[in-house]
Amino acid sequence: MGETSLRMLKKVRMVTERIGHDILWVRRTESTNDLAWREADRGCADGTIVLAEEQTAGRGRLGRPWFCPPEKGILASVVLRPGLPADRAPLVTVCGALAVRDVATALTAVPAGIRWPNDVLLGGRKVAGVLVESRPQAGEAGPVFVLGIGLNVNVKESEFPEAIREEATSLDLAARRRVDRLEAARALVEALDGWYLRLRGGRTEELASAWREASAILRKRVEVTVGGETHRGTVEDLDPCEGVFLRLDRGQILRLRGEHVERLRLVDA
Ligand code: BT5
Repeated sequence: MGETSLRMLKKVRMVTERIGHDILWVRRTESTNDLAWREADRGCADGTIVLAEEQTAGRGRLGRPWFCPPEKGILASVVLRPGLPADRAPLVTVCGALAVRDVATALTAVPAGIRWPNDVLLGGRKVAGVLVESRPQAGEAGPVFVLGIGLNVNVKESEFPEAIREEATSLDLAARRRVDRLEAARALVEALDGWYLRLRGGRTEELASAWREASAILRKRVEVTVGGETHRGTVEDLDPCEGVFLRLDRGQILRLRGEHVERLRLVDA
């Protein structure tokens, strides 16, 4: 059977309240986040989705690239207007990460975990990354957000660039079977809708505790690089907006904010 284009997502019946009533699909673009900003500037509805089969300049955080061979993953950006103060922005990342976690676990039967601040892991390897951007909107309660999600679905090990081959995985690789991209995209939209409704409903404690439970780093030994400096310790606690509380090997507690983190690595005890 041939590969289903994500273009068909528009035709799939999805049970959602806010996400995906409007879907813009393109074969190729520089970055779906940029296209989503264009739609946001035109006043598109809350929950509008932009999808591409290929990005020529997909980006991660801190100017890093996002790589995905054409038609092998989900490259999606969602315009969100949750009426949330700018300092609560990490909760938008939480919604995206939890939605990806749900889908990755459901479609592979392997428990997925969230590696703060914005990665989803399967079997210790990165299967997805989340990139949230925000801009103030005149006359509105809070900024508009673009939630970008890159999820590896059918990428083979040999197709990853060598530099990330050891650290990356896809739903296919973890599930050891062919995972349908359209099915994954539909599940992702529905899961995101559920978490987003909780965010809009002010149920932030529920989001924070689900996120903490899904954490791949809580109570684990890690090495975190921030501002070029690397710290080693054990993650004692974490909160979407407060950040991570790291018990350093020297005993003190260090609090780190997600947006400044360059790299986080789990290390053996
Ligand atoms: C992220 O950044 O993980 C967020 C990636 C968000 C990508 C989506 S795709 C749709 C939307 N449009 C965009 O332009 N972006 C969003 P960060 O934490 O900075 O991680 C980037 C790093 O992950 C890179 O430096 C690589 O080491 C690694 N990486 C790149 N592509 C990967 C892949 N497909 N799978 C696993 N790791 C990857």
